[in-house]
Amino acid sequence: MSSGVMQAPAGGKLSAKQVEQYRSEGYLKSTDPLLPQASFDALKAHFEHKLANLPPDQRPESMDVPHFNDPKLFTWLFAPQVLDVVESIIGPDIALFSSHFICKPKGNGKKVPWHEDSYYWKGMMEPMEVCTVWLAIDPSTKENGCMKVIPRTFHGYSDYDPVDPEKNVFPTEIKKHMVDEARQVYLELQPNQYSLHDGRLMHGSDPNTSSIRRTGYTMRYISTRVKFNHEKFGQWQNIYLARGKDHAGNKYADPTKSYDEIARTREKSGRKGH
Ligand SMILES: O=C(O)CCC(=O)C(=O)O
Repeated sequence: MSSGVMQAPAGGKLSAKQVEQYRSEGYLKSTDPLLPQASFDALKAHFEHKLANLPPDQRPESMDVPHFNDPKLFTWLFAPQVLDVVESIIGPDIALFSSHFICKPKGNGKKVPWHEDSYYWKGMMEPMEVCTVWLAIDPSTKENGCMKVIPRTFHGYSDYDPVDPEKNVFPTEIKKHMVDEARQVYLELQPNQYSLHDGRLMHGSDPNTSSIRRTGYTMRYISTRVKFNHEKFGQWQNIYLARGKDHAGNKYADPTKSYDEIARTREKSGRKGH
């Protein structure tokens, strides 16, 4: 017999109002579940296994592009519930651009300094239109360093100052006078809830000094009408056809294959994240 408790359906198409909010504000928070519960539980278990096997010298905030050598992750990166959400924003022809587990351990989780993703991806694609799905693996609150955004900041290429890499996930942050923190919005989420953000939006998150771990899985998508710069960035980044067909003459990698060489190139560069 049914318990009578209605569960919101996982993922799926966004409403016109949600799409309008994303377009005008540059972000969207959804308290609906993104994945069916069993699928989310399997992703969390997969993540826990990866975390437990992380080399001791690697910080858990820096599990960047894990899909390059872990094809299992495409189970979730290509999940129809996720792609339906993304399709509402960028249309039916979708490529996976990147992914990243950003896990801030309890007590000493690093800060994500104010940044625009586009600043780190300059020259990689034209036009610069990336939609990131930020899926909460753990509860993500003000206390443990949830994502925060400055709505309607679509500049994308602000000026930056260096920051201490021991305390920050990225090495630079937007110059203080350019960030209007009075307008910041905290995106608190429960596990399996999600937010979306435009790659040009100013965002960041506080350090985690709380007693609760904070992990998000960022899944980043572009329309296949966006031209990826293979010539310059092909050694550094693969993109994958997730749904529909190509329109820009891009090359797409094979999601069933492991690309250890790219993973090694990135590891050697020492650059973590974005
Ligand atoms: O997880 C965070 O706190 C920041 C995530 C982020 O910078 C991103 O998804 O682009």
